[in-house]
Amino acid sequence: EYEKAVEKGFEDFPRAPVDKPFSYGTAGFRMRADLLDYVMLTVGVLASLRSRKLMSNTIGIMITASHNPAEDNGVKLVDPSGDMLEETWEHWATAFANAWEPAKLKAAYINCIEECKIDQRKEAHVIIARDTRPSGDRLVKALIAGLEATGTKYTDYGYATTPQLHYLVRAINTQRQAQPYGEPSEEGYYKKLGSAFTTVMQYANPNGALTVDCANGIGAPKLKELIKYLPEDKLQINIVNDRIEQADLLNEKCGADFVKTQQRGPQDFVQTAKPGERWCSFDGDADRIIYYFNDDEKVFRLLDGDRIATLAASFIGDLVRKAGLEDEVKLAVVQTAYANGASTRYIEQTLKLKVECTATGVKHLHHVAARYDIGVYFEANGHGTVLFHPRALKAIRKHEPQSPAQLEALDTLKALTDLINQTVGDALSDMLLVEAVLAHKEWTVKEWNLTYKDLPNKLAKVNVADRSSYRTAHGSAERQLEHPTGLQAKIDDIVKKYQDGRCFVRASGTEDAVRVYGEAAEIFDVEDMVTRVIESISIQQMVLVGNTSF
Ligand code: G16
Repeated sequence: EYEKAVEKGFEDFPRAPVDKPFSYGTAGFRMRADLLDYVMLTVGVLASLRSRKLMSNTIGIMITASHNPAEDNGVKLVDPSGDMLEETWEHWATAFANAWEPAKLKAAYINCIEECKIDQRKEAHVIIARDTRPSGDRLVKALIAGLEATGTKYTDYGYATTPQLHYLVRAINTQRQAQPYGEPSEEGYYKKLGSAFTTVMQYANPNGALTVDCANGIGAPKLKELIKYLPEDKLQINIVNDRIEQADLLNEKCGADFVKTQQRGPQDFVQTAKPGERWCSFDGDADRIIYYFNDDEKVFRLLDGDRIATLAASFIGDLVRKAGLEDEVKLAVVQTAYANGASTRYIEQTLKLKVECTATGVKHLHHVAARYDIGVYFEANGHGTVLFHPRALKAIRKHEPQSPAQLEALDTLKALTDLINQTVGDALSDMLLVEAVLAHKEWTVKEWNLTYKDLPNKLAKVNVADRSSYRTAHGSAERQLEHPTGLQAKIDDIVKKYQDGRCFVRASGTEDAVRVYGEAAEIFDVEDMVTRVIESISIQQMVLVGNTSF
């Protein structure tokens, strides 16, 4: 029925000439914004099929390139539960985006309908949102052309953070269920977080002010809105880097990715932060958060995703015990190969919790975490959340407290299930979680930092001729390369010379680069090891080498 319109859409938004095929990567399609119009059209077309396949449930489309520079943009699809697009459908996204001519797009469309047995007469529902990148204005038009060509009903929510879009999708699709996720509006999101934070904080007091670097992105206006719903006496927030009207400032020498890879704070931090002051940074679409401070010797200290995972796991584990639920509700932590080895050891040996390691990308961590009663997942870069399985939610709801202490723990635990975004990593929600835990533990950032000592580490980014030739072995959680042939053996040879040495190489799924991560017992060993590993790769151009942290 819609095949002709799909074919016609191609004529209005022809595919830009590119030398490499597009691929649906770690977080959807991501590239220079001027190449994306056609991709947007095809994503609109695909979203309509996905909704029709899934009983007309609402699918989300987020236009963002998150931590990438302002001139990039990207697009990702959100499934009805609020999770990322199911992986088995990614190849359709790639096939549509790589159709070279109108007839090929039409053929891919028909193929998808036939293979997935999609009834085109069903209604299709989609919601859209975008970050502050100026190219979003143009790209949304191409996306809407794809939605209209396929007779899709859509709502454009305008500017939102990525996690807000995920929230909206789940809230819309659960409206008629016994336990709706929340009110399906941006205001509903703030109300849910605000009221949960108020409950969590009823037994705790704040620990001084927090300064938030919003990366000059969408997190700035949305945080200002959220603050209106928070109890004034329980959290004092100062905002920096909120200049969204200056598009080129997005993620520029600020934001979570800059702070993590450069191991230093944004400019305002360097100029104004006093020892012990608590700061955090969001990324461009506010789905990542990183904390940091200067210690008394003015040494920069990073509290990254690993630290947030350990903080959350230890607090939630204690609450489960205090509530008397430890026999029924088990916790686990999910990390990637980028997690600092010291954090993994701390979780296993001190917190005595199980750790699983997955490939990069929240879509991988999320699915593993969802298997546990409570699954805490964080990437070292600050992207993560805590998932409560329905059986854990039921146990928490049903449990009869036996003492005032149990009641307090149970109340706090219940409120955390609302405070923590269950669909995806969310900087706003994670920030409130960290603030609440620090307040409950009566910890400053210094005490948080003392829980374990990071192994010295370095994350480098290297340009190679063809990043797609760097492929990791299945089941290795990206720690072993199987292609280019022989390279892994060379890396192993280098790494074995260093005490506690660990180093791996993988192609980025969001940038045209290869990432090299290394850690070892001594700082000079890390430098040496990573340099040698980089030398073993045939480098075309070294773009950026992250600072070493220790
Ligand atoms: C995205 C993903 C993250 C991932 C990051 C880097 O983050 O959502 O899960 O860690 O890219 O991935 P890669 O190493 O493959 O480039 P964001 O914040 O940019 O959406």
